[in-house]
Amino acid sequence: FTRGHHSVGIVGAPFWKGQPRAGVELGPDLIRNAGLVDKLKGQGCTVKDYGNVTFEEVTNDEPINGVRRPRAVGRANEKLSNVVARVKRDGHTCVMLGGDHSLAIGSIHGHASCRGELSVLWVDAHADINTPLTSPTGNVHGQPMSYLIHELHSKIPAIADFSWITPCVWAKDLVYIGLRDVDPGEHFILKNLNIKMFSMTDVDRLGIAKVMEQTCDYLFSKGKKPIHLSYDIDALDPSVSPATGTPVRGGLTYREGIYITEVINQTGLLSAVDMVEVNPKRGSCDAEIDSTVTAAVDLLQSCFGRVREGTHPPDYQVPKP
Ligand code: B3U
Ligand code: MN
Ligand code: MN
Repeated sequence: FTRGHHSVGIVGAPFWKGQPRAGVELGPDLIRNAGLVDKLKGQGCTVKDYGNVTFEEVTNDEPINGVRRPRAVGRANEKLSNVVARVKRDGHTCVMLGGDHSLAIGSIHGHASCRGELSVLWVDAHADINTPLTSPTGNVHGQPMSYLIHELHSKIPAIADFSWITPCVWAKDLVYIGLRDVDPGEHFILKNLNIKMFSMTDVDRLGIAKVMEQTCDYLFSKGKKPIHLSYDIDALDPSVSPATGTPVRGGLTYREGIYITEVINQTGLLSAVDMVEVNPKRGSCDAEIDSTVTAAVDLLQSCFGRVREGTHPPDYQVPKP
C-alpha cells in the first residue's frame, strides 16, 4: 500500500461526567461496531485495541469552585493519562475514543508525558478553554484546555483530584478550527494569549485549503512537534453529525472535516487523536446516529492514510483476458 502503514493503538474511554447528558459513554463501542479496526487494517495499518478504560463510581461528588463532578472527572483523566502514556510508550499513534471532551485532559497529558512538547490542533464548535471561574456551566468538557495551557496555570483554583495535572502545552502551540460558540471569558483568553484560531468565519473567508496551509505554516514555524489532534464531532455541521450533546448550526461540511484529517495525515507528525462527543442518545432516529458514527469513522480513516482518490497495491496488475 502506498500510504498508511501506521501503527495505531485504540483506547476507549466510555465517560460522560464532564457534561450532563447521558449516552456519550456509548461512543467507543459504537465507533468500534462501525468497523473501525477492520477498516484501518484494510488500509494497511497495524492496529492494537487496548479496550475500554474502566472508571470507578464516585459518590459524594459535590461541585468545587463551580466545577461539576470534580472527583470523577479528575480520577478518570488521571487513569486515562496513564493508559495513553502506555500506548505511546508501546510505539503507537494513540486513538482515544470518547466519551466527552473533558477526556482531552488525560489524553493530552499522557501524550505529553511521553513525547514532551506537542502541537495541539483542536477541531470543535467550542473552544473548551473556560477556566473553572469563567465557565458558565461548570461542565469540564468546556474547560479541558485551561488546565493544560502553561499560561493559564495561575488562573486555575485548587480542585480535588485535579492536583496531578501539570500544564504541558504552550499557547503558541495550539490552533483551533471550527469555532462558532465561544463564551466571553474564552474569547478574552484566546485574544489575550494570542492563540491561533480559525472560526467558521475564517473557514468561509479563506476556504479550508488555505486554513490548513496556514495551520501547518503556523505550527511548523514554532518547530516540528508531534501533533495531537483533538476532534470534537460537533465541529461538523449538525446536518452531518446530529447525534452530539451540544450541536451548533453552521459547522464544517463533511468534506471540510475530512480535508483537515487528510492534511494532518500528510504532515507525518500525527501522534495522537481524540474522537469525542458522539452521543447516540442525542440522535432522533437511527439515520442520525449512523450519520454521526460514520463521520467519526471516516475522519479516523483519513487520519491514517485513506485518500478519496483511491489507491492500489504496488504490485497491482490489470488482469489479462
Ligand atoms: N462553552 C460552554 C458550552 C460548551 C462547551 N463545550 C461544549 N459545550 N460541548 C461551556 O459549557 O463551557
Ligand atoms: Mn469540545
Ligand atoms: Mn464542541
